[in-house]
Amino acid sequence: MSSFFERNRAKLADLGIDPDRLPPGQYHTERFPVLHAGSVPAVDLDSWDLAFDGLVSEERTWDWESVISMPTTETITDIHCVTKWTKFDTVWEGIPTRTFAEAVSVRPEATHVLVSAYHGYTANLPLEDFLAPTSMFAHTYQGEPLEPDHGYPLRLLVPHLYFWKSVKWVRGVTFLSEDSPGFWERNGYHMYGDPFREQRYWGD
Ligand SMILES: Nc1nc2c(c(=O)[nH]1)N[C@H]1C(S)=C(S)[C@@H](COP(=O)(O)O)O[C@H]1N2
Ligand SMILES: [Mo]
Repeated sequence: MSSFFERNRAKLADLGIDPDRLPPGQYHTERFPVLHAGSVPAVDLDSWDLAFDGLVSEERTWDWESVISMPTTETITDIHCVTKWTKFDTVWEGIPTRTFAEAVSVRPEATHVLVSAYHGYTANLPLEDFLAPTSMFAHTYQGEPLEPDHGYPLRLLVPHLYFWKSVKWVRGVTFLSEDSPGFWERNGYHMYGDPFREQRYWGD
């Protein structure tokens, strides 16, 4: 008897999707599930800012008006949640993470970042992954402003790692000289989180 996961994977070929795009242990969905710890923050754009600090030559914050007027890039990408859903071909528009890193001029000792949001949510990742060409601060999803549930007004998008690294309602980035666990990483999730190596939990 075939499992739900096997049947779900077998359907991909019929949909014209290469089954290799589905990481091990995942199923694909057309829905866009909402997942977070705590409540959706009330965002006031007038007092909102995005702060970059730690190992940088010049600490800086950006207000909403300047963020929304910055040049954007678009990416079409698959996203993978550790709770086992994968969604193919999601369309995002936002500002490349590199744009901000260049503006604050990240110091050579920096190896990792800790990204933070409203309500104290954080996620850590290597600098290299934060600066990957597909990593961005997204404000637009499928041509529309982000829904409050999905991180309005701005979220990090790092699509090649499990989606808990893609911090919603992002407010800041701290550049560090060592890895430092974020919210889920302190609570059992993997420090790196590569979906194709199934790095879900500590020890994976
Ligand atoms: N600020 C914040 N960002 C967060 C989370 C959270 O609890 N708070 N949850 C993460 C997790 S576990 C996942 S799977 C994705 C879910 O994003 P979605 O609700 O847009 O699908 O957001 C991530 N970003
Ligand atoms: Mo998640």
